[in-house]
Amino acid sequence: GKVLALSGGVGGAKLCRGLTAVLNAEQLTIAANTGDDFDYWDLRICPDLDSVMYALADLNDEERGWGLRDETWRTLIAMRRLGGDEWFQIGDQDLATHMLRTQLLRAGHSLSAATKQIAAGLGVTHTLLPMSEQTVATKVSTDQGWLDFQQYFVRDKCQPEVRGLRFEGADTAQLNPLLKNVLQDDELAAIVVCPSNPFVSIDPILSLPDCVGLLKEASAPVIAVSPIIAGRAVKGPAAKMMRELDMPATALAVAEYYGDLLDGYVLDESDVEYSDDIVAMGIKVCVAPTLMTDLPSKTSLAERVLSFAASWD
Ligand code: GDP
Ligand code: FO1
Ligand code: CA
Repeated sequence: GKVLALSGGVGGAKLCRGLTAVLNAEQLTIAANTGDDFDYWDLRICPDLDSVMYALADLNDEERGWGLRDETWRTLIAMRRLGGDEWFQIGDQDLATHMLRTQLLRAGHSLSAATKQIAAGLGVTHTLLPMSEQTVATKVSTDQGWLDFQQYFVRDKCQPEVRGLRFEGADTAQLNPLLKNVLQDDELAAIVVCPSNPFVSIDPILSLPDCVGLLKEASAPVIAVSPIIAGRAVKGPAAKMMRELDMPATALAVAEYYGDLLDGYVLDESDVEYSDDIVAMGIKVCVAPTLMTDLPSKTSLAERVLSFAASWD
């Protein structure tokens, strides 16, 4: 059967790389969050699409978590000399991605078409779709007031205390029609919610009209992989955000947050204590090593998720 993965940047991209190691281009579709997208240096930046593309092409900088490996920063340094904006770091090679994307969008191509062309140029053969063709912008309500997502995340280093989130444009945007087709495909065998930040990577996708309804009606089970391991986020502000939103920073609280959207949940071995509570919610549980540090660990987690999904037939 076919598989759909919903993904953010870092955590999502790691599992997606595992999925591309075991599924061919006909079997897998990846839909990525675009709520992080913004304009900078007059270029359209789509961080989660780029993180997934670069990871699938094995060109990502694993340590930094974003951008390209073996990057250079001459343009950024030149921009600094000119007194231009430099709080968001665009590498010399990464720049080409944003320039081509911006050109294609200005020439009237859709974000899906621009993504397809750039991904193909990087040698990516699997289908990667933006969640929507329209612009959706994540806004963060904090103790410092409302912030644009990249101001909160990069400029202010996730230091402001989060009080809430809003996905501007989501109510009038449409779910990517190509994604809608996958959700309505009778051959769909698994919907994987990647171990991404539930609040700023997965919720923007879920906030699009009809998305939750289509996920629930789909022929395939919806299976999430916990982004929280032993009370901590592997990277990024997910655990801090949970505490600020008055939730315990646990894998259990993530399952409760997704609630009846889920048919299955993949829990890390270190969180096996939560199994019974999650099963009591009517969600099937799979306990697995979920920390992905290299290609073999990404691939084996992908295999575990797919064999868990196969237990629904
Ligand atoms: P972002 O868009 O770059 O913020 O990335 P995502 O939202 O896709 O992923 C961020 C989440 O991934 C964080 O909550 C991390 O805890 C989680 N994460 C990162 N690496 C791993 C991993 O190896 N295993 C698991 N289970 N979660 C991970
Ligand atoms: N994240 C940072 O923390 N600092 C940066 O300077 C930065 C630059 C950057 C450039 C291109 C790109 O695609 C992503 C970039 N990111 C940077 C990552 C990023 O914007 C965030 O990790 C996310 O939006 C959260 O997913
Ligand atoms: Ca993101």
